[in-house]
Amino acid sequence: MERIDEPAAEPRQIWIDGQLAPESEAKISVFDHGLLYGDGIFEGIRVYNGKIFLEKEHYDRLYEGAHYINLVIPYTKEELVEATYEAVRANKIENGYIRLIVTRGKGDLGIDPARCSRPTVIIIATAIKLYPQEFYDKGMAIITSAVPAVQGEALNPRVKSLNYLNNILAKMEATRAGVMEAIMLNHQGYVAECTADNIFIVKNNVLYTPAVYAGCLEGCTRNLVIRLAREQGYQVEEGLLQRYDLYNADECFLTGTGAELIAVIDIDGRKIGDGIPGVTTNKLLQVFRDFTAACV
Ligand code: PXG
Repeated sequence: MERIDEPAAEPRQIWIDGQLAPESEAKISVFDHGLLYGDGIFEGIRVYNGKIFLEKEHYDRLYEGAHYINLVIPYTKEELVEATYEAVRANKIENGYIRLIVTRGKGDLGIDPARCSRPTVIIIATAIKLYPQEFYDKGMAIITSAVPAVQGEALNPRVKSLNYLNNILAKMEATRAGVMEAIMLNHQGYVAECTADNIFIVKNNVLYTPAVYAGCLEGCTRNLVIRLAREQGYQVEEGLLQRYDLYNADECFLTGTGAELIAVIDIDGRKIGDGIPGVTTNKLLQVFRDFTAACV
């Protein structure tokens, strides 16, 4: 991710535990369990035209993830949305990115969350780093990682937790292979998702994407693209996909908050379709961009 949408104001103002502070003063304790144990959750959200994109979807996912880990966020959704707008305005972000983080809070050594009296809430509003424009024009190559997706029975991938080590290992593999994204398979060998994006294929004009039970994050962009595609008259199936299906797809693309929608033209050295962004992918990217432009 190289291109920067717009420069961030300096110094950035960070919303932390109820107030804005310059980034040099926005600090957490070394005993915060988010740092010590990855005990917490986060959201990555886009701002288009000064407006929080897919607001309901992102805040619902945040509060559901919090409930799953039995963490009570000390603000209502409405208060947190208002706090987010405070951070967006303070940093003069018209088109950018929000990182919302909720940790178990300051405790002591030892994993027991009972030691943490109050969750830490942080909102960063800043510029976003996007994939290089060239990848949108020509499509990107990706690989399959040898690192499996975390098994849903262990830690449900629907919770966007602060435990990203697995994805980071897969991302390092992608970087070593000279590409920017990697596919992660679940423990049965079915396609789950990429390290920070969901994956779709197009075959005979039908869209396929791994079902949530295959072990992926239920991406807000994924869900929107499914909806927009159906509105365009496409059939969309959620189910189990194998690498065979990916290699032999007519088209493949990724979705995510950062990526929006980006074509994949090579997987593990196999050319996908014609090796250029496909007609359906381009069409859906246009529909998606129209949707974000109408977000006012
Ligand atoms: N899978 C995983 C594992 C993700 O982390 C997605 C799918 C796509 O979900 P959304 O809801 O964004 O459509 C993600 C999202 C970052 C960054 O800075 C990561 C994400 C989103 C935004 C920024 O690394 N991951």
